[in-house]
Amino acid sequence: MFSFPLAAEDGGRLWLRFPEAGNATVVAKDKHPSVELARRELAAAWRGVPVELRIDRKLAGLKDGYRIAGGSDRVTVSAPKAVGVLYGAYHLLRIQETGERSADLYIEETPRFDLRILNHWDNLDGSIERGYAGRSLWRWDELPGVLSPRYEQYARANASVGINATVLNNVNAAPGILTTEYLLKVKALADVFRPYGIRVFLSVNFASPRHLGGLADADPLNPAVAAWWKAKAKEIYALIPDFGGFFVKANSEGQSGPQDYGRTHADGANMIAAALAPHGGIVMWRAFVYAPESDDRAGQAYDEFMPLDGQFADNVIIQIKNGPVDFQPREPFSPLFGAMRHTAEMIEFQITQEYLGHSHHLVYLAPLFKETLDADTYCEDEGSTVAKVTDGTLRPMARAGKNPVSAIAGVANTGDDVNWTGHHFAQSNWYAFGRLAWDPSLSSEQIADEWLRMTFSGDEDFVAPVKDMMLTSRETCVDYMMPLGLHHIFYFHHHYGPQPWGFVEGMRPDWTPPYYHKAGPDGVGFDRGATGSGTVSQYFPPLDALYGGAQTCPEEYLLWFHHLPWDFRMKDGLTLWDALCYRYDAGVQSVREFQKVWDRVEEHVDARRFAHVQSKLKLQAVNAQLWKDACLLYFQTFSGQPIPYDIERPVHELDSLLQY
Ligand code: BDP
Repeated sequence: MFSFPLAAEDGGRLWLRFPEAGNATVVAKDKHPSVELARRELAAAWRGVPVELRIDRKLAGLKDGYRIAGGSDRVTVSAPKAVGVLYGAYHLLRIQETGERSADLYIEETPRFDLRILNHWDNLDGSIERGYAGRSLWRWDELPGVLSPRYEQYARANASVGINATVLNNVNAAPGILTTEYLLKVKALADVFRPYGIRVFLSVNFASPRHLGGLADADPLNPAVAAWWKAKAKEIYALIPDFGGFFVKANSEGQSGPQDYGRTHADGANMIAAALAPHGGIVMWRAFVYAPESDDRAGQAYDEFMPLDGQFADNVIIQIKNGPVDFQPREPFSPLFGAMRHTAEMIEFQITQEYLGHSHHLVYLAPLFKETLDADTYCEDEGSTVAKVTDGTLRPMARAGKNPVSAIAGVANTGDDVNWTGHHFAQSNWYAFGRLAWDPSLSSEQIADEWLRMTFSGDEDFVAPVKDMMLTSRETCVDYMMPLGLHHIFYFHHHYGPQPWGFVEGMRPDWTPPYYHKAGPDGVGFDRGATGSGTVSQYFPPLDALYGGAQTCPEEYLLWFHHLPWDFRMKDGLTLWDALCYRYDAGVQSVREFQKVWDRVEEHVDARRFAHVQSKLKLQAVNAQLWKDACLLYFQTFSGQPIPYDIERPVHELDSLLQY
């Protein structure tokens, strides 16, 4: 049967495509910009029974959430806050687009985290640190006078998945963001975002009082410094009454901080927090700290922050990366989660794929996010997951009645590319972050299913195989890049390709791969046990013992915690060397399968997006082969053993790779 080809799509509409126009009556009594947006969205796309939207303060327990109740003749969306009505409208549309049953509905949703934040690493010159989808969305040179239509589209996309906060600028913050000139630009963005329920935060440079205020220092105990921050906060809140607060990276990777003046992180965070407190703002203070002197970077955040537990002000939250090193394809969770019993903690993920193939590799990150959120810290009883430690369920400060907000953040993967994220499938990671920030108990599968149906097609012949591909893609990436607990063996500058041999004269050792894999004739891996750095003891029992034993350690973390001989016996009887070879090869084979999966679903995808993803998969296959060859040929110089003869042979020469 002849069928017309699907109309070309550029991906710009994300998961909000709504191919068919709405035809239903939508009524709303409350006059509020967010409710009006909800009404407009439903009027444009809802094709069911009439909908009534209403704000109902009695439902306060739902927080930002909503109730959807419906029968055969009408649906009511009610929420305690106007933005909840908007979230409810998007839920209704999601039900329609994903083909879920919509008759006899009764749904109550409450978000698990209060603040669901995107962190933009956008610089004031329009570049994006670790951004792979073009330049910054924020046109600082045109603001505040010219408002790109993309600002509203951005806010809408975020609201549709429940994201309600954005840190506009790079955590390596330029002081200039706090000048009045820039604050007026920030205000213009905040005004566009507000009806979508999005609050604006800024990353700030700790030395701002010196750079902008002409002060001699930025010492947190200097009253003139504290006064400068107070005045700055007042200026901001006069412009942006619902401003969220500041995000601070201090004494990390060359950024200034309180330690420059012999003060602690708590001194610094509390001084800035005091400036924000009268206005209801918060400080998100980074725990991402490490220094070259230490013999184990993975243990440093814990060592530096644990002694400060209990010293932070109520409106400070310590922001901790998911793993103890740096957004690797796989890391165990950071041992700081749950360890600071008297300090609010939040998690930071990276949505942008700095270490997972940039916007060239198809890697669906929900399984990575969930692996950490679901991880049991054992900080109290069994079941003290990272999600529960950070969402307020278990957090001791909440019990003490101090009631700080709970928060979760992801480093954004957006840019000014037409499709927002470079790779069409990278949109799913933005989507998944939002959905999990709302409800971390959702499964990776459900999220992939929703996203595929809304973004591409609901045809089962398309959804089933492509969903499978998405669900295995993160493990595949781990396999061809760094299986069995290997980490940080990236090329130094771009963090894209392999450079396990990487050593640059004069470079900090903790920025070179050999520091992390420690390969030699005696074996491979980082000993973090009693005979090594000992940092495995930062985990609560029973994890310290479990991870600390080479026989008990889960194999996916084996070389993270142990340095083992090449002939170490794995659980299935293979030697470590052979196991490593098979893993790398499995990763390569899996990408080759992805190519077949994608080619087979061609008829379900418009030609433009099909070809784009197809060409990215080719590149991913080439890169996976390169990773396998580079790592195996290099490690083979130490193992001295053959690559098992039943797997495909390398196609590169080590000597030529070493030129990279
Ligand atoms: C690393 C990035 C670097 C960031 C840093 C951070 O390579 O560009 O500035 O993290 O999170 O992953 O501060």
